[in-house]
Amino acid sequence: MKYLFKKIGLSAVLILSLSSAVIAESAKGYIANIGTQANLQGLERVKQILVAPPFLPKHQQKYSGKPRIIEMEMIIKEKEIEIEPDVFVQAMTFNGSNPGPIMVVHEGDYVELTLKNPKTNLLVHNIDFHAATGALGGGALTKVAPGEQVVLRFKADRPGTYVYHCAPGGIMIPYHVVSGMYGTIMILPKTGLKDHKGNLVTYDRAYYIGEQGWYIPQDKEGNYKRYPNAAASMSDTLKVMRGLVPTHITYNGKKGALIGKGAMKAKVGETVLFIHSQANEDSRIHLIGGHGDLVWPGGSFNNTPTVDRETWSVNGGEAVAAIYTFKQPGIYAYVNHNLIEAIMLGGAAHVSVEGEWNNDLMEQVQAPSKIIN
Ligand SMILES: [Cu+2]
Repeated sequence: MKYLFKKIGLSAVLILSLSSAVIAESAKGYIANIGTQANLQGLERVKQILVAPPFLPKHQQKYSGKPRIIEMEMIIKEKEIEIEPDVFVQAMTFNGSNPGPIMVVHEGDYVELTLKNPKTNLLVHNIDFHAATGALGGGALTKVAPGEQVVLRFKADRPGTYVYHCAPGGIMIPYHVVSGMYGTIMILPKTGLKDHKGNLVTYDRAYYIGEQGWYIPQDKEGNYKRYPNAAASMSDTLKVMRGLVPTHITYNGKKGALIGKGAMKAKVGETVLFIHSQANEDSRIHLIGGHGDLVWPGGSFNNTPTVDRETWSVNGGEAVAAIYTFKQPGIYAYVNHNLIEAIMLGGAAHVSVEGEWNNDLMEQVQAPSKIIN
């Protein structure tokens, strides 16, 4: 605590202590009756190396063998991110990226996460998995101060795409989430994804897009302010958060991160799985020039997918998977179809598709020219 006091001052330490007290108090009720340790002897252990979005770790699209224990590790990193030129945030991240990495397991597997909070960080963090059952999604069992690590195991018994996020207690919950501290886990059904008629669906590529609303304070001249650490930016940021309108929206941590060189890639004829998450605000996704061939409502693979969607909802606090088979080459904009949020605040990405143009689907019959009559 002495260390914290020196680095970030008294008021921030008070806030940190208060939030620790809140979670300690709340944890009591959630973890009081821990039973006998689960007996998972004989189950195969597999390490999953997590990768930065928009990519997914190596995985099988279906796996109907015995449940496995999937071991993974995430390191919490408090770090400054330039979300657009000359606009900086003191972000909190799982593994250094916004969003954090997507984990991929199969229904019935056990997720065993080692979560590390290095001593170079200032704040207490934890992880709440929306896919998990009990103890605040694991939040009550994973609170780690700087210099600590914790191991949590939970059973992935609901196939679908689910958000995970930091939730260390009180005001720190929204503050950490809008500072970027969330990600997604995808739990694939044992027998693979199914379309609305029950037929197996496979994908050629998959991308993970994490939408993030940022609330960045401005000075009197309207310039976005920059702070030395996440504790120093807290008081001003909370005031902007009270207005409920983000100043910026990013797809994968930086305006334009998935545009140009970073654009998602595909070829005509390929089927692409898009997993979109939002941990705080609602979103509505539209692929301009394309469609959602299949969209799993609410992100659950137990739901029958809806078909031929023009726009689909992603509620704050969920991840939703959609599949599309590309039929035309070119650049597709993948946007939040609140177009103010897409164009003015930054909620947009591109998919760059190679292949042969199909004139039957679309043709410019006459180029723009003077009106004749
Ligand atoms: Cu946190």
